Amino acid sequence: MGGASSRDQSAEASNTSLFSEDELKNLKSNFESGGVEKVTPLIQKKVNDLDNIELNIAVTGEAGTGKSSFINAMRGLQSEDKGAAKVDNKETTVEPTEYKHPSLPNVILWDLPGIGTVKFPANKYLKEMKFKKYDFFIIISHPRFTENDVKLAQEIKRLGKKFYFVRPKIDTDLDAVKRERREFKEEEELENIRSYCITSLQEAGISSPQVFLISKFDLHLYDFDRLSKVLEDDLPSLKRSVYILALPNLTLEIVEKKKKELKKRVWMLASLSGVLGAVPVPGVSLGCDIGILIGGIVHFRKCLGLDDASLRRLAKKAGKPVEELKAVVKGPMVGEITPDIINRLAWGATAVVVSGFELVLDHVPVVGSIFGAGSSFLMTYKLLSGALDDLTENARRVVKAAFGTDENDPK
Ligand SMILES: Nc1nc2c(ncn2[C@@H]2O[C@H](COP(=O)(O)OP(=O)(O)O)[C@@H](O)[C@H]2O)c(=O)[nH]1
Ligand SMILES: [Mg+2]
Repeated sequence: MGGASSRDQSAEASNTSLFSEDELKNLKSNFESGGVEKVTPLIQKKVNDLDNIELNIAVTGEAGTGKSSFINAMRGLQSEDKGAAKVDNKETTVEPTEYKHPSLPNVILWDLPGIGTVKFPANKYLKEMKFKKYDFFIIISHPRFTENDVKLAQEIKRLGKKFYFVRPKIDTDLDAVKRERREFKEEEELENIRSYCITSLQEAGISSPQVFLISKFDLHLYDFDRLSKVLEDDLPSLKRSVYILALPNLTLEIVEKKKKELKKRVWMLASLSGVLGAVPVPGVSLGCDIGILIGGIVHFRKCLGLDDASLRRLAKKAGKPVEELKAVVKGPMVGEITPDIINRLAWGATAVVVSGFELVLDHVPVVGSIFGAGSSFLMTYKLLSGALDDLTENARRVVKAAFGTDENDPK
């Protein structure tokens, strides 16, 4: 990559580390004027802020269209699971109802009553629903989008927020067509339904509507992936990261995307450990903060769906006994994480410290210079990277065991 300008390098750095370009500049100047002491609170605050980023997703549409089902599917839940939104629930509340993600409570899906079920017009509706707190809106409708959906979308736009049209139940729509006709090309049929939705929304005044066809039973098929990619592009980087980590583990591609996001967290946690320096723990002679390590590994496990509760949910979704999934989960990273385990890992890590250090500096030229060679930054970086590789391999095996396929394998 020779010849990259310093601007390119900083962009790369912020992409690797979750620091923005401005934050990196700020870190650098603080380091130059006050050393590690001066950057410590900045890094601490950043890691703290990262833990507290919320993603609030509003899901709206008339009763019976599939809002609760969509919310459950996004949380990796089946309708009978504990904490799932009730499906086929006739009761209509006029208040937004919140559903937290089962492993990442900062990701909240909000079930908003359909605009037809409340008395206020579109502009008042959004104020009553506290529109400001949502990062974006999913407007759900089936079989067609209505005048209400259009009015709502226009109002959401006027208030400067993003919206996406989702039409669920595409599985039953396709089944119906299959029964009707012998000649049947799924892709063509999907395109017909999509363009029908788009045209009718355009005629109603939405200039370039984004419409996604999905099935709650097969979230990994049809347009869900496309919806996800559009959302990722539209969200600011830190929220995007949270969104990806909250995705249900349906494909190997999703596992890979999560790994990439978690790698940025490795970097952040290593920076934190780097500025805090070594914290001695009895019986452990590691040059880094063991609390940060253990906290990181536990968090990675949850994001990758390897904790007990996530495995159970996935097994249920896949219609397999949970033992079958647990059987492929192996290695020291998946049981209780003790200082002893960390210590054993560290043995392997010290040997590669030098090459690791070069690698890190390469990627993050600005902040890399803050940490000296052999620092706790590097130890944490190596240990967490190793743990992440190991956990990702486990997550890949689990997805393969659950869905029994190498389909969508990005490797
Ligand atoms: N086949 C199929 N049925 C769905 C899908 N989404 C929702 N449903 C069904 O549609 C009905 C209404 O769903 P629900 O989630 O309760 O809608 P809500 O009233 O908008 O919350 C239920 O019987 C769901 O099982 C889907 O993607 N495919
Ligand atoms: Mg509902």
